[in-house]
Amino acid sequence: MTTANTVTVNDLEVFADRLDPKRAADIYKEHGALVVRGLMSPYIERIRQDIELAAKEALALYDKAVKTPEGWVTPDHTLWIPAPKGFSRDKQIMVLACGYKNSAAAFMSALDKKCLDIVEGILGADVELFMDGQCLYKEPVGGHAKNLHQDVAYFEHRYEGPVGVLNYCVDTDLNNGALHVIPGTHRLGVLDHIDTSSHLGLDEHEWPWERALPITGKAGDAIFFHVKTVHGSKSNFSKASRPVMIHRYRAANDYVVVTATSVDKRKASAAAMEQAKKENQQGFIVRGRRAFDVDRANAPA
Ligand SMILES: O=C(O)CCC(=O)C(=O)O
Repeated sequence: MTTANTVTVNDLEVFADRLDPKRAADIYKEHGALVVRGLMSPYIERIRQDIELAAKEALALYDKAVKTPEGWVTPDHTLWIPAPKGFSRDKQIMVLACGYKNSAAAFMSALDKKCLDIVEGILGADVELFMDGQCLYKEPVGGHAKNLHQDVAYFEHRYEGPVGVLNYCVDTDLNNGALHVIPGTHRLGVLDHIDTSSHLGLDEHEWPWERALPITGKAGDAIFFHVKTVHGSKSNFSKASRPVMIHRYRAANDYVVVTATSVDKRKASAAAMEQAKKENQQGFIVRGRRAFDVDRANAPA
């Protein structure tokens, strides 16, 4: 297996201004990760502005947060988790309600031609969006770590599963929560996850941070990662927020068969795996088309 011990960021890196989509897709297929410098630069300032406006809205709703199994949710659908010691509040933002439904810049960036050229090289001709854009928001001075994990623990698919594209919205380094990946782990299958402070994660004794390759970058850099690639990010110790905007794409015929945020939920969902259906799971087609499948009787209205 290829590991972070032998793979460097240089091996994963290409540049948007001289992009060869096939080479980029090949890097992704080999390592389960790809860094495209500057891919989202045309959009990132506007995305960042929309994110900070959404953060203000979420904070204004703080007193209306309702307890859920994952933490708390405010009426805007922002997810909060317990704050670290010494924080000014008892809850911190984890997943901020900013995505395609409330930010045109986020949505337009998901349709970027160069991005989709790479995704098509990975997934094939017919591609749909999975989810509505996801903003992981690390608050300043201690904002949450996302423990090493595979996304497949949260959303296992029938086929290849989604390609994640995590976009740095600010310059991101080791102090404010750079993404770490373990190249080659996309070939390992679904690993056993445990419940952690950031929901499903890998046992840190078996999967210490030292095994992972940190990817620092500028606002606008994009990191593509496979649904089975082990990845995560440490806390934000800087004085400013560290948001990312994640796009996810999947083949037009793919669909979720297991979905969970905790070990118990995953067990229950896995038990019902064979009942999972594509119905009600169609995302917007962003490349190619969706062939009508008479067996699924799942035509657009
Ligand atoms: O916020 C981050 O850096 C990590 C995000 C992540 O790991 C995920 O959403 O799966």
